[in-house]
Amino acid sequence: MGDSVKTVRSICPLDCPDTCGLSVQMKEGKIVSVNGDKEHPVTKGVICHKVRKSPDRVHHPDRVLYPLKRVGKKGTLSFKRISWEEAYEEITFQFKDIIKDYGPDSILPYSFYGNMGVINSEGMDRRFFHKLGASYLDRTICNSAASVGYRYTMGLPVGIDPEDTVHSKLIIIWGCNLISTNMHQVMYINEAKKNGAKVVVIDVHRNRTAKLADWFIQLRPGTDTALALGMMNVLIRENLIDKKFIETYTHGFDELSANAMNYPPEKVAKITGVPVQEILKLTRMYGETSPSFIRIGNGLQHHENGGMMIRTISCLPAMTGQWGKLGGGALKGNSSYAAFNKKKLQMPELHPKPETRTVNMNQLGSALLELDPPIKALFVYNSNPAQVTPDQNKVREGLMRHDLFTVVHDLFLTDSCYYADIVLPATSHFENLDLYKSYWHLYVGLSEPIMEPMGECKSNFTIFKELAERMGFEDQAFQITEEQMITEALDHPENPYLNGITIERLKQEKYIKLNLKESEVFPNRIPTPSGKVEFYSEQMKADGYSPVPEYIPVREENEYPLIFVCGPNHQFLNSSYANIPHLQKHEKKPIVSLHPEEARKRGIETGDQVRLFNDLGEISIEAHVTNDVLPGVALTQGVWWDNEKKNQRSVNFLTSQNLSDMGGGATFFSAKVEVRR
Ligand SMILES: Nc1nc2c(c(=O)[nH]1)N[C@H]1C(S)=C(S)[C@@H](COP(=O)(O)OP(=O)(O)OC[C@H]3O[C@@H](n4cnc5c(=O)[nH]c(N)nc54)[C@H](O)[C@@H]3O)O[C@H]1N2
Ligand SMILES: Nc1nc2c(c(=O)[nH]1)N[C@H]1C(S)=C(S)[C@@H](COP(=O)(O)OP(=O)(O)OC[C@H]3O[C@@H](n4cnc5c(=O)[nH]c(N)nc54)[C@H](O)[C@@H]3O)O[C@H]1N2
Ligand code: SF4
Ligand SMILES: [Mo]
Repeated sequence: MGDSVKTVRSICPLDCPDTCGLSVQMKEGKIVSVNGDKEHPVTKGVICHKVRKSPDRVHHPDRVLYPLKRVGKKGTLSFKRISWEEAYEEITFQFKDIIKDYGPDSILPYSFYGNMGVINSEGMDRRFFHKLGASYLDRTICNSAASVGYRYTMGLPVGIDPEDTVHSKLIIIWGCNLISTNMHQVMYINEAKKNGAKVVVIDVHRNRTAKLADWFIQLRPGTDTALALGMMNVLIRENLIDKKFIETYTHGFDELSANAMNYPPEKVAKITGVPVQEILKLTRMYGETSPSFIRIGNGLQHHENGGMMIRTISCLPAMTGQWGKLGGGALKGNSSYAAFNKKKLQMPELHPKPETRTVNMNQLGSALLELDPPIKALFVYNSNPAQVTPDQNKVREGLMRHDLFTVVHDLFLTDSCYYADIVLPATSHFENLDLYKSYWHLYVGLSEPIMEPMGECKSNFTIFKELAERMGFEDQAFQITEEQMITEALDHPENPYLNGITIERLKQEKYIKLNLKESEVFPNRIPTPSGKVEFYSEQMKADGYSPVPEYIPVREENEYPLIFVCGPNHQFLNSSYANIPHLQKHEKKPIVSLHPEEARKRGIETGDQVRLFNDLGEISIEAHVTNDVLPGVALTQGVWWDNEKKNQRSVNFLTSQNLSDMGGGATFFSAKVEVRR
């Protein structure tokens, strides 16, 4: 490359635990290549294959570059180019009109973390919708069941520093496809292996990660609570517990112990499909190896009984006294360590009616079709609801409503844009300033713009600031710059871990580690009501749950025989990057994996085009017959964009709006389906 190539740093903005440091080569204002930043203390110059393809995404010929207005019917992608002034005029006119006739809570924002940058995902946008008086959106699609479940046991949804996991001697990867979804954890695990650690994967299918493990344990979907209770049963009966730790740092061991006695290995084997010998071997390994580490994944909580699974599994490390040992404990997520000043960022006090209604994002379909007073305007950003949200027949019927005014702000004409009245062009994160934290490692970072906005693209921060001005909102809240908002987010005396982290330092040092030593949680400062790890939870009882872990099966409400596990894939990031041809080529095509026994019963062979269906909907997909899944399971990977020519539709036509046991979470993996040739 000539000398006009320069290298600059950035941070990956995607909804992925690793939050990698990036090293970007630029030439003439364009991104030439994206690599890892070797100076990032955790990600150390290594990034995933998909983000290496970011130049193809940023400079994709399909980038939306100008505001668009719908001119044809909804669902047909017929738009004409308009100016920003016209777009803002249309939006403010519609909003004011709707507010006059139906009230401000007939407007609903719909967003998630297409961009994890703090000020572009939960800053100016939140202020705008608060001031407007819009309905609240409960952002429950990803992590809410686990958060609630883990909190009951541990008080705060945080785990150990992943950098310490090189010291672990036994690593259990539980419902997590690390190789695809948290690759730098694999790097630490490989180091631990060199030091003699053993790796166990517990999953419903032999995923990429299972192939790396010393031992793969396969169980029926939704039965992990029973497995964890079976482990407790054996730990207690074989005296593999740490009595001193339990006495000092836990609450309610006797109650838990009594309940665990209801889960002998023979019974647990029947529920989970894991043979008794394997349950015994796993438990003895867990009871006899220290330090041990459990990486708890997202796969678990996307079940109807997911909250209780996380609540239960998170009791295990305390039984063998792992917390406080270097490399011992568990990790579901760490984002609470870096909690920014949410109140300052989002300014809930701007809302004229704080008690206004809340819509659960997993039930968007019903909200659009059934709410009274109705939702009259929807503003979508950082999300692609016409792919990722359950019960697509309802979602799309709702989005098709003639009397619904919909704005979508995105980089591409996603499936959601088919239903938009106005499409606004979004910058990529390379074009913006933002503040990033990870929900896994412990570094905060600042990412500065490295290129001019493409076309007429604007960031979320900018559009909501400018819309506020057009709406006539005069509050100081809308007058500030990005830098000022970042300063406000970091100014949070209540969070000791952020002490000393400022925007000035971030500009100099780029990545700064949270100071956990300031207030070590494990094992002395567990923030539960009792101050201890709660095997028994009074709060759970008050909230209507069993106060000790208890296995409750996934509902058997309909006659469909296969449980449908439809997780993410390796090369896409949810539905993002699914429009990059190179990555599509690697993923080949959407397939459904079926066990040979299920396939034989239905006369299905690998390569057959099959119908997957239930009461909610139907999709057509290619079958793949494999022993990697158990009988009774149908498994897909990836949220692929619709493709009419290929008769390809979102798997979420088959998932339901049922909520998980805790936190109002999504239940993607508890759907039931039938399959036919
Ligand atoms: N490449 C890539 N990386 C990603 C994403 C992506 O789309 N692509 N998405 C990002 C996001 S938003 C998230 S939330 C995370 C998700 O990443 P993970 O935490 O890895 O979660 P999933 O991949 O949803 O599911 C993990 C595993 O759970 C298994 N599973 C399903 N049901 C059960 C069960 O009942 N018991 C057990 N033991 N296992 C079960 C699935 O087979 C799967 O292998 O990844 C992030 N990273
Ligand atoms: N079947 C099934 N469905 C699932 C899941 C599953 O495992 N299976 N996983 C669920 C989970 S865990 C999650 S987290 C959700 C994720 O759901 P979403 O958060 O909706 O994730 P994406 O599909 O990546 O859509 C993000 C969109 O934001 C856009 N975007 C990126 N940056 C910006 C920006 O700066 N501004 C604006 N305005 N837009 C931007 C992207 O182009 C993309 O279209 O999906 C859920 N849906
Ligand atoms: S998607 Fe994840 S692994 Fe890939 S570059 Fe981004 S943060 Fe790193
Ligand atoms: Mo997620």
